[in-house]
Amino acid sequence: MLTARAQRTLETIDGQTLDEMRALRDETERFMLRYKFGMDEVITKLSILREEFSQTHDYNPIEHISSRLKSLDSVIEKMQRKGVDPSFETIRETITDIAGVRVTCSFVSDAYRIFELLTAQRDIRVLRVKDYIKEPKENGYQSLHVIVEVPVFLSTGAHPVAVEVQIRTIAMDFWASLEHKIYYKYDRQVPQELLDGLTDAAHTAAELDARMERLHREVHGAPPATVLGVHPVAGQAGIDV
Ligand code: 0O2
Repeated sequence: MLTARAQRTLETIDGQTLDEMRALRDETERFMLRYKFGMDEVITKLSILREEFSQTHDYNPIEHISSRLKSLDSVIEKMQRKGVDPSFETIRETITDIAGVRVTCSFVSDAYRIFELLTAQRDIRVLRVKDYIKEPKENGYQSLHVIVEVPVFLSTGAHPVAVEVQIRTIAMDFWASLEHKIYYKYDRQVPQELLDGLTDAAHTAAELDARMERLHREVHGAPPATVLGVHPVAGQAGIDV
């Protein structure tokens, strides 16, 4: 329902402008839809791995998969923050986390294992890796980020779409979600005392992860060899591939 003021503004817009506004709306919807499809593809890939593990192995490295499509407002805010041109082409090139998938694992080794299994797939192209597990952020944030490109097959052909995948342990995820809430509660002006407490808690979470992994190995042995045999991101934090 429009307000009287919005209604009056609308009445001053000529037909051509209205047509242009409609065309922009339609193009924006098509633009965002491709990200949704790309995200769906990555979720399907991860869900297949998860189901395969639960059917054929006695252990499943994936605890949880979640996803989110960035809102148009957030895309515009990030665009302005980065000072990029308001064109679809530039947004496609510079904002690579419009589609986001998060995978939660029990152990650090599982996070790398999922990374390897996903990025070894033939239709996946790795655009960028940020290994915040190997090199945590100053505030303590830990997570393995990979921007992958997947082909989305539409009636017009194949369209490569970037999807950000964040892979982390339950402890890292617990920390990140609390930190995110605190950050917003204090409108990004978090008191130093709380920031120190959060960094301390991040160290505790990392210690817990290391301990749990040791215990798990005592019971189950070392994890089986992965597709690539090594952690491909080890030593490559923040690389552009
Ligand atoms: P939201 O709400 O999750 O979308 P770039 O995208 O590479 O230009 P950016 O955004 O710094 O630059 O990339 P980076 O470091 O890979 O971070 C991307 C996402 O990781 C963030 O998205 C968060 O989801 C998460 N993240 C990064 N650092 C932190 C942190 O210190 N704490 C928490 N809780 N999450 C973090 P958005 O767009 O910020 O948010």
